[in-house]
Amino acid sequence: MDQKFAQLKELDALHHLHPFTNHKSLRSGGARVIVRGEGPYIFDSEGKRILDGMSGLWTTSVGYGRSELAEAGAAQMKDLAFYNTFFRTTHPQAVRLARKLAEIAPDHLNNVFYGSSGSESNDTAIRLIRHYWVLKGEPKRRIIISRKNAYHGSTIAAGSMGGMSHVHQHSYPTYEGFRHIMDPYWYGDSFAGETPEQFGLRAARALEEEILRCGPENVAAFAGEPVQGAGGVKIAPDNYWPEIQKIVDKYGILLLADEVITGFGRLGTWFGSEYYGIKPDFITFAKAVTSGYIPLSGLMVGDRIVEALMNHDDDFNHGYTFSGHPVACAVALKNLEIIERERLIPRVNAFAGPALAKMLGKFKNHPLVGEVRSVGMLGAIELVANKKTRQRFADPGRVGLICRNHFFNNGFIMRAVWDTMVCAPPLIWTEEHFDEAEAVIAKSLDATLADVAGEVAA
Ligand code: PXG
Repeated sequence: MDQKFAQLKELDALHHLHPFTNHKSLRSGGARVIVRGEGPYIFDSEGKRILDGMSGLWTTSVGYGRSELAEAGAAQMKDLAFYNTFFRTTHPQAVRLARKLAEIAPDHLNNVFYGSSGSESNDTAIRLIRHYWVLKGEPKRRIIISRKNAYHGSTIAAGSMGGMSHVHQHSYPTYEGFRHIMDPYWYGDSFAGETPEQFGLRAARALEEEILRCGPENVAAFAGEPVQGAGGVKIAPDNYWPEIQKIVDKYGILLLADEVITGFGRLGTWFGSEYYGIKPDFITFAKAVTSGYIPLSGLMVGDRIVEALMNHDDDFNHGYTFSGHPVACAVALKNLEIIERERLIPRVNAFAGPALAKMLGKFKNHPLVGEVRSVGMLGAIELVANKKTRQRFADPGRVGLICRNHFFNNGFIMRAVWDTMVCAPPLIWTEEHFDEAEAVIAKSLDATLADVAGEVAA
């Protein structure tokens, strides 16, 4: 390896604490250094070209190396690098982006509260949901119901709303006022013989049961990702979200759709809410709003919430220095322009989504594969010890990691969520990239099978 990069690795181990990492093992093994990105590829410090099936981390929807985005950021830095949006000031890019977001979001979502990360914007949502009910004279409504394995971020509030027990463990303690119901994971949690439809209803009705357990007068909102991403690309049966919407309407509680992963075309619609036909009061977005070229997030806020704010004289005491950062807003506007100009969203429906489904479908008969599933440009492959009984491998995560390493060594990135391999390719993949991924997956699944052959049912 190049001397310069060997030294960088050492310095990384000495000075850099990485997110969600076993620091002891990282320090001894060292991190991979990624130095460049171009289109759908990244390049590491050893010159290896890697097809990035995860879009960075569910983020770089338009691919890497777009100079237009760099130029939009640079131009804005020269004009006005920063000014805040507190104290009755604004600036052109924050306004233009707010207007654009109001245009592309579902009809009744016409306002945005900006942040710089998905976690921050979910914190905004939590505070605003509770504030809304105070303004409406129902301050007892404080409980927010979400789902097990949900990922809503890593701040203490967003981490508490999320449903990952390993995140809760490190919150000392989690905030109170959150409840977690089952997630709609048909492959993992259905009873023998239960159809996706039967399961979808059962999973949705868990919300009603929880509302009744809490007392409807105490429940403020339900929060969910249209498709659980970090939880393992869990795609709910088609009847799940319509049933959730009915329950939310029946009890008059607010609906928060966390679209940090599903926003900006990943499901073939601007937002996943549109795909599933739901009418959330709030949409959290981040990641692909700028394709990750610069941090930006936000909370789209529904008209009835805004109306409640307008009817009261109090301040809403919340905000971030970088709420509506002008450079981030300028880059977001350019990124949304690219998505529109290149018709990337209709392309997901007409080509990329079906191509992903077809490519993954080729592996459903592989001895290691329990299920493949996808929606738009989100996909998953379940690795199991026994296809017939859906029995998992002992020591969850071990085989996923073996498989992920084969993918990586063969020049391809998919993420392992325990033993579920997940992908979220950029929306720009062509036939050639699907073919490349298919060849690597075929080779890597076979190599993984060879490694664990003794554990796999014939
Ligand atoms: N909501 C959802 C649905 C997310 O996927 C966040 C909120 C938090 O966003 P920030 O910008 O605060 O990270 C996310 C983030 C993984 C992984 O391992 C997923 C995320 C972040 C880090 C790792 O799949 N999603």
